[in-house]
Amino acid sequence: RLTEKFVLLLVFSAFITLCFGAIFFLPDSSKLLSGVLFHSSPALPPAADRKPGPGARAEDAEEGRIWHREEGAPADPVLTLQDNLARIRENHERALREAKETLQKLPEEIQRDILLDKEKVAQDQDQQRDREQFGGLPNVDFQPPIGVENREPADATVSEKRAKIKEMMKHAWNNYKRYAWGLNELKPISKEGHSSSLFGNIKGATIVDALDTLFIMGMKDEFQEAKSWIEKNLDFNVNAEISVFEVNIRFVGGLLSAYYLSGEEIFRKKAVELGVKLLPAFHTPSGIPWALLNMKSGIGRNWPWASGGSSILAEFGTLHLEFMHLSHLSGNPIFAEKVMNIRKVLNKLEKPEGLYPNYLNPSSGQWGQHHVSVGGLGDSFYEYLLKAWLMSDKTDLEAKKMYFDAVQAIETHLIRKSSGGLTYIAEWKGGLLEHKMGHLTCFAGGMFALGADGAPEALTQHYLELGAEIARTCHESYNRTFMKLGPEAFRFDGGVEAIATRQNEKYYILRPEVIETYMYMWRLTHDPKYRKWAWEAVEALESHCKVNGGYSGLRDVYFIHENYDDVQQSFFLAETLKYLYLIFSDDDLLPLEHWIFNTEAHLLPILRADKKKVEEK
Ligand code: DMJ
Repeated sequence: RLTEKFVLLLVFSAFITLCFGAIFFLPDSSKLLSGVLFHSSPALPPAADRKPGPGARAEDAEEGRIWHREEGAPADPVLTLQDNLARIRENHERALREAKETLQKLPEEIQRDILLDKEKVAQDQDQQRDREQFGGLPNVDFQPPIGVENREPADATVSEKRAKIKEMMKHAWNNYKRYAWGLNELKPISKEGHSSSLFGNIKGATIVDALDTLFIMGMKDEFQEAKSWIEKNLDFNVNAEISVFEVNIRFVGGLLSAYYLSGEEIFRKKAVELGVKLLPAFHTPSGIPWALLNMKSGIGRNWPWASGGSSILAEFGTLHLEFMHLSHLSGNPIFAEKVMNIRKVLNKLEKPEGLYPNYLNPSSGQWGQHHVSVGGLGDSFYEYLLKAWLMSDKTDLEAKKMYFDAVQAIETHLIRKSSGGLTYIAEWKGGLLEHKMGHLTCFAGGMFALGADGAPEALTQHYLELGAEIARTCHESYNRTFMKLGPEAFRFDGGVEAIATRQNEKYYILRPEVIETYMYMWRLTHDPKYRKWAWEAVEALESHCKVNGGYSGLRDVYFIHENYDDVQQSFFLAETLKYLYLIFSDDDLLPLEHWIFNTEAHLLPILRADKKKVEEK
């Protein structure tokens, strides 16, 4: 078809050229042309008599062709007409020349030209498709990720252990793929999909959560499978309620991380698309977002159990890192504005004893019940203050101040030492302490150590030690169980230390926080006990959680027989296995000077201050 079109085009342009040639070259033909086409026939002076205007080029002056008009000067109709005629003549002379040249070409040459043209058409189509697909997103100068070369650790034993962890990832992934592909999570005992209401009917939580772990473990084929599932199936037009926090940390975080590691545009596009879908959650009188959102209708609400219709500190306080990156990658400041407003609301409020209560009413902008926790309901709010400062290349001094002020209040009012010498972080209820620490709270060991470097003078060592003490306490909570995996919560009262006393606190759902703290402590101190403790956890997972169909959580870690909960949580692949893998890798894999882990262990690069200045300009 292209050949036919090409020949027709050739004939047609030759015909047009001849017609125009006749008009221009026949005596007095310009009169005829101007009479027919322009309804005016001013007499033009011969070319030699014309003078070039101020903006004319030398060659134009020579040929007496184009006369540029000075900015703002009124157009001279005679000159404009003359100008147009000269351009038309020139174009047609060129077409005639090209037609002649083509007719002299060998068939092979014509063939080659056709192929080149075809290629160009295909390229244009691709570009058009990309423009449609990524419409609205600015070009981003993708920076190749730092520290993703996956070198084998020099020590053979360490290397073997690391290989074992990769095998665990394969087992978890392959079973998910086999029994629950495209669904959110896997039920490893029933060997079917598991749906959690946290994601409404968005699908593929495990796929998105696992992306960066697959990437850093070098599981390239699996990463590609995941990517193509996302391209074809990941859909956010769902008419169901989702948890804004969970969708943000797992989906937005997972997509951003995959983009920063691979540079694949699809991840950036999906992350921004999802970010936009989450924006209606902020339509509250204070701008503090709802916990739950119907992504189709844009209607939000809070958990019915939350104190007086409040939003939850750990939920609205764990959007900052991802939203700053959404603005960075979309060129749209709206995401950053939303999370900066949360901070503004918080900074205006009086804090009881300098502590942040877990509940805040989005309508009144006032605290709900005065319950303070560094575990569930509060945890990642503190984590994100510290990481906001680090991720801003240490320029976000407001976040730094908020973090260190909060930590000081936590130390004064919540951190205690048991009679057996274990440091723990209690919970605070209107001034009274509950001597209980959650598995979730164990992340704080890593947080204290990570922040140590930026602590006010003389406190660096203190915060490193505090991190180490929390790590030891959490290790004890594992060590004092039968399964050597820690319970959901453990207590320091009624004559026990670091032990769960209530039946409904004895479960372990493959959570990462203790191993996360080991990872930071290992990186920051290189004390071999952290690798030892991490390996104990690997052995326990292999002995008690591994089943034919994947990995399962346990209902009671003190019992001698496994009682499976039949869920392979997506964070097992996103966090637990990633942190374990890093503990047995060299420090130059994902160096902490370049990367921030979001609360789901997804990777976000530090936004360099010098680059930001250039962007702002
Ligand atoms: C994860 O989704 C995140 O780590 C979150 O911050 C807390 N809960 C789970 C893991 O336990």
